[in-house]
Amino acid sequence: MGTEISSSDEWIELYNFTEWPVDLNGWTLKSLTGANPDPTITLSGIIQPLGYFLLERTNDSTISDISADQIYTGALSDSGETLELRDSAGNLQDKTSNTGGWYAGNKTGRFSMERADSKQSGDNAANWQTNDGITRNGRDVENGLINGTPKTPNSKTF
Ligand SMILES: [Ca+2]
Ligand SMILES: [Ca+2]
Repeated sequence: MGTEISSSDEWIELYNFTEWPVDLNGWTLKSLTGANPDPTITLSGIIQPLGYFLLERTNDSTISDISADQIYTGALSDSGETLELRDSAGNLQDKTSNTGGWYAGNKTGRFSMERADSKQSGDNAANWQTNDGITRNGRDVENGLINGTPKTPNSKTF
């Protein structure tokens, strides 16, 4: 979906709701949608307790004022993707299916799809919301505010 400046400027945030650091080395974040699932990302780094991990597509200027924890390549389809997060042993840690389109978010204005409750299933459509346009963080490549919350709490909590 991207930012208001560029639909290619996509980003993905992971959140660690535990009180322990998680070593993401060897974890994968992978699409299962389409003949050549894209993106397929092998993660690298540590996510701190109650911390965020920011993936920016192609280069670090997607969120121009925040350093990415990892740069990835690939593109998320506007028509929705099934995404799986697996640990280094291949165990499923999180999933979101988005069958029939993304559960939330708004392509017009580039409002992010945000997880409502990080401890509840990512595969429940009701656990996703659209950024409210008020609680925001980060700037795009032309210094405009992002309608999302990279590396900060999501806009609504239930
Ligand atoms: Ca950045
Ligand atoms: Ca966030």
